[in-house]
Amino acid sequence: KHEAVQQWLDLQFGLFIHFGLYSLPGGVWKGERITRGYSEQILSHGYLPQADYEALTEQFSLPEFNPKHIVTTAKQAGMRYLVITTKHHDGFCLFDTNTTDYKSTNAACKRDIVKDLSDECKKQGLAFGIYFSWIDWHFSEAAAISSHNSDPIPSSHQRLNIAQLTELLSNYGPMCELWMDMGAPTAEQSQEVYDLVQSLQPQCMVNGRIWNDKQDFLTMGDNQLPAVPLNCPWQTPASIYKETWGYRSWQVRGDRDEKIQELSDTARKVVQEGGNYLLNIGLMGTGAIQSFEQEVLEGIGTVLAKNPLKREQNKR
Ligand code: JFZ
Repeated sequence: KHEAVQQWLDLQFGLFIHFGLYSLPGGVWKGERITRGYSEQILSHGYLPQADYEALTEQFSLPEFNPKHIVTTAKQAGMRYLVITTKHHDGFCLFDTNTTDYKSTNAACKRDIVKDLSDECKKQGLAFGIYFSWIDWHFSEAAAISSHNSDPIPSSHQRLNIAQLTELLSNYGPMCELWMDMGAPTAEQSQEVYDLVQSLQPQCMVNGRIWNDKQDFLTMGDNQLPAVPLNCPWQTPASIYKETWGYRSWQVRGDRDEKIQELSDTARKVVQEGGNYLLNIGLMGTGAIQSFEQEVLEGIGTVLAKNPLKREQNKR
């Protein structure tokens, strides 16, 4: 995988996007701010009735979803790849799939978000990657609302994951990375996903949350750098506020210029130390980029244009 690793390292800086039905309530349910947990997990932390949450599909019309603008914004920020949440813990799919009707092509927008974004990335020369949650609260045999997110994966659930990952890895062109998340798969289940990637997209790098030490690169915690130098590829995923990844309407956003400085400093440090930096935004329920986040990305682009990211000589 030597060449794939090198290509992946060259990407350096990417845009992570959390987007799904949870983007519509944006951290508020029936007028109440849900302050527990991340806003992308409002179904669980807000104790929402499953049926009410599923009804959000009727409002998921995305009048302001503009893939061209999103990819242009990422490029202008100095980013070379984009990773989208194809399925988060709620189980709602942002792609067309034969495995379920709980998907964006069946929601009000009738769009395949993964196709729209992957096509646009291809057009503008960005690499494309996918986030995929091991756990799926919507899966019939899983608890509707999981008490925690580190559950084992029943074999029927694993078959669903494999079927969906097969579709994702087959239908959207070359991918730079697969970003698995949460759950507690067995070593065999992790290996099965790794082997699937190996057979369908051998150049696609797999992150640390495939678990059981099957990864191509390690995933750090939110905004974290390794405590000691690592001699394997690694990535720092970063939320802008450290409180949520999905859109939260009432988020205290702070000073824009300080945020631009803080995040471009982290990007610089990560890349210098040999890592890849994956900075997240939470698209709004309309599909638009939230204005503070838009300005932050533009600001980072300006900073990096003057002083580009650079690896330290001896770091891979
Ligand atoms: C997970 C998800 O539960 C969350 O909703 C979001 O998608 C995020 C990117 O990934 O949450 C985690 C998991 C692990 C860490 C931080 C957030 N960690 O190890 O620091």
